[in-house]
Amino acid sequence: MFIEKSYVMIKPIFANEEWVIDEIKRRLTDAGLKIEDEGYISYDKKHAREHYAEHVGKDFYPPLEKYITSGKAYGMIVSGRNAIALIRQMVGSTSNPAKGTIRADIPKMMGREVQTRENVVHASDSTESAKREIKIFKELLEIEADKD
Ligand code: 3AN
Repeated sequence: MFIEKSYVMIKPIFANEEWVIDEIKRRLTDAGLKIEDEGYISYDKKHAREHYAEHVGKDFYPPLEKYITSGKAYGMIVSGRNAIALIRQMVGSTSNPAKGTIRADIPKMMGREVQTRENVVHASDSTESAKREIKIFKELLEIEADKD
């Protein structure tokens, strides 16, 4: 398998907790993956729409946009063999994720229930999505850098 790049984004409620970021990074690196770039970012409406382009217009898009723009997120460019499928497996499914996956374990460790739209992390589902999402992430990192 080729070395792939994926984009992993820890969503607002969870990016607020440093231990959650550390736990997710630990799981990724323990799986042999490499974190190439990382940082806090804030999705505005424009970048949220670009990131979730395929969902704009769906009934759950407005609350999803509201959530994703509600606070700081934490983005990571992660590389490794078969990274996209491997990370999707580690993340778990959108609703009812299996025990042992990030989407199941982190809310449990926090002692909270989460709604589908809040589901802890985003992870790219294809190389094309990864490329697009990484470009958006890099733009957001620049916006953060300009704030200093
Ligand atoms: P995934 O990241 O699991 O591939 P997608 O791409 O189907 O999920 O959906 C993107 C995001 O939209 C999800 N991570 C979740 O936050 C939200 N979402 C998806 N489906 C629903 C739904 N039925 N109700 C509320 N939010 C949803």
